[in-house]
Amino acid sequence: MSKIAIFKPCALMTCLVVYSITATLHAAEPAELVGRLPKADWSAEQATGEPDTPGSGDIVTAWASATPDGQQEWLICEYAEFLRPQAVVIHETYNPGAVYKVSAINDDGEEVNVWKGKDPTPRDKPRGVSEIPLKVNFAIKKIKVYIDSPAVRGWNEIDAVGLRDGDGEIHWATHVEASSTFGENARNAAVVAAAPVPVDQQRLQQLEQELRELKEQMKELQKLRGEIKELKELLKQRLPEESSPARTDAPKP
Ligand SMILES: [Ca+2]
Repeated sequence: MSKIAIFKPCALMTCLVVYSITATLHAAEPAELVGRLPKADWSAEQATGEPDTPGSGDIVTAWASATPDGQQEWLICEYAEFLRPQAVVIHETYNPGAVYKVSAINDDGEEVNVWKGKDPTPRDKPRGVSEIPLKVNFAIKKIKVYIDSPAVRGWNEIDAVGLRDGDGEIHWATHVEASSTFGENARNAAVVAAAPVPVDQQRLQQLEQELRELKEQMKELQKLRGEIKELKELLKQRLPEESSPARTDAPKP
């Protein structure tokens, strides 16, 4: 199934997930929530942990960039402990062969290039595991994997990024940050759409009351206008009668 075909169902699912999470949030402690939240489809988080994407293809359990070939991409992968890796192990599950550089990030956040070259997984393969020897002479906890996405057509999806230590053990990333993620805009829109619009009920009732009072005042004013008009008519009728004697009583010059 193509990404386009499942785009809308994904947004709907996200809404449902957001609602179900919101419904259960109040009952859980913050620390409990971390392990409960589901990984969003194709998110950077999908590249954490051991490989879990079966076979090859456009599968939600791997990371995918926002666009198939729009820009250069990268993944910053963090590990639970400092180690001196002998190699990086990258599980590329869809359109592989686009990795071209790996750098180590030290404590000061500085990048040190530890490999640059041609991805060992051929680009015409459906998937592959690229094991790339690294030259690292200090302990690291964080690496950055560069992906030349425009060079390899389609989404270049990555399921897992491990570091092989001196004993041959592979450590899988515990946290991954990506240059971009497929569906991130759709997810953001879905979250905004799912969020209830805050309504200040008290203020609304106050405004309704003020409106009712204004209407009453308008009625009073109209009534007063009618009465003033009647008074004016009465005055007009009576003034000519009363004005004549007033002139005769006026003081003589
Ligand atoms: Ca690409």
